Amino acid sequence: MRILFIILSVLSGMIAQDYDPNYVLVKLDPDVKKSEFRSILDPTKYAIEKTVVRRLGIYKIRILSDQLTTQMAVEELRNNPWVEKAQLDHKVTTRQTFPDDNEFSSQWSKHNTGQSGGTPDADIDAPEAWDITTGGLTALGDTIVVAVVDGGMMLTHPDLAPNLWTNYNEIPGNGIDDDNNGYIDDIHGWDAYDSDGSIPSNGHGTHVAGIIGAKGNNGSQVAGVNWNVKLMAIAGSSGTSSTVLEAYGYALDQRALYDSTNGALGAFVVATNSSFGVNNADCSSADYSMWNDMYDAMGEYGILSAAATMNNNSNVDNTGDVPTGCTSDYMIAVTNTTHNDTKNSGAAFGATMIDLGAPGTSILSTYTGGGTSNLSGTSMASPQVAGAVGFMHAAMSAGFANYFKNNRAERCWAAR
Ligand SMILES: [Ca+2]
Ligand SMILES: [Ca+2]
Ligand SMILES: [Ca+2]
Ligand SMILES: [Ca+2]
Repeated sequence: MRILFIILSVLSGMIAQDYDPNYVLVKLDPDVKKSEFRSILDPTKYAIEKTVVRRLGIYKIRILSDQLTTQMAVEELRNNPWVEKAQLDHKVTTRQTFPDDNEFSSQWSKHNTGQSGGTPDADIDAPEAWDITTGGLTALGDTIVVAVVDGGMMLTHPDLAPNLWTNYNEIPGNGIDDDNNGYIDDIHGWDAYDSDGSIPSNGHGTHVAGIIGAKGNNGSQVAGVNWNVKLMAIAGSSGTSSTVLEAYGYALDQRALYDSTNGALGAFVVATNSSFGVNNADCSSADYSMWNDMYDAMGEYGILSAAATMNNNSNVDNTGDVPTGCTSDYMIAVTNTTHNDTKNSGAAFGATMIDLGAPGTSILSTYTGGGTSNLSGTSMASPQVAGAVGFMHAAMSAGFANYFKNNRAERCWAAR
């Protein structure tokens, strides 16, 4: 192994780095002026192209003579007594990591090349982020879980199944609450419609889940914001408030149990996503205050919630909305942007209530049937944010994670 390492090291040292052959960089001696240097340069060989850093006396020199290779020019200028340093003008690459998923080239929201007619780089800069980490674990070793509160999820979807959260402390199908967490047979999450562990398949939820965490770099379909993360499937995005509250309650219970058992039981839920709500409802009214209490309670346990605003062009500050009109500091209200980084004309806004916009227009993600589909809406924008919250926990240093270990609410704030 050591020999292999040495060979690789030598090889990597031998690989020539790319540079611009027409130029060299010089740094003049501190007491040499640009005009003085110009007067002694051989005008058949060199010209000062531009001042790069005046304070440091760094100039970009064009090589004029065909007889001079770039290397020869560097050598000659290094020997010039007025020059302190000379070097090649190396090419610099942005730090990006691309997955091999075969439909990644269509995922403009992750990396916009203008492939769908939009503005290049109007995206979430996912390859730049993946150069830092591709997710999955915190620096302290906790398995990161994002709760997808939606209509359900196709648990067998091939691009989601590898990232599906599993409750290994629960024995499926025996009618017993084996891990004593208050939920019988909860294997991959909870179905708050029927109050059981059987998650219905659902196109919307399958799509949302893929935006957060479709398995990345597996050669197949799409990549989520997180290549690796655990997706907790919670059904309960419609019906009545009680259904929604039960759904959120499951995520909260699992995180609280994780913390109280030092990770032996429960799940390290760091984010929830909600792509649903009640249009024009007043979250601060007595009728809806329990929703807000739920976000606050989850926030106290270190869970940030991303929420999609309304799919109509209205001002939430005036109309109200549940949940994006809720005032909890632990809920991030998200509207829908296009591949030109403009707000979708059919998405709500609000200078006070809406926190940010994220790509949600014509988003390719996993869908029922096992393949992929394009969908549009604030529903597709919010999971980009929930996914990013999960990602931040993977990118966080051990020191940062440790510092906030006993102050989860503050960590939530810092992350937000
Ligand atoms: Ca970009
Ligand atoms: Ca259980
Ligand atoms: Ca059981
Ligand atoms: Ca994939």
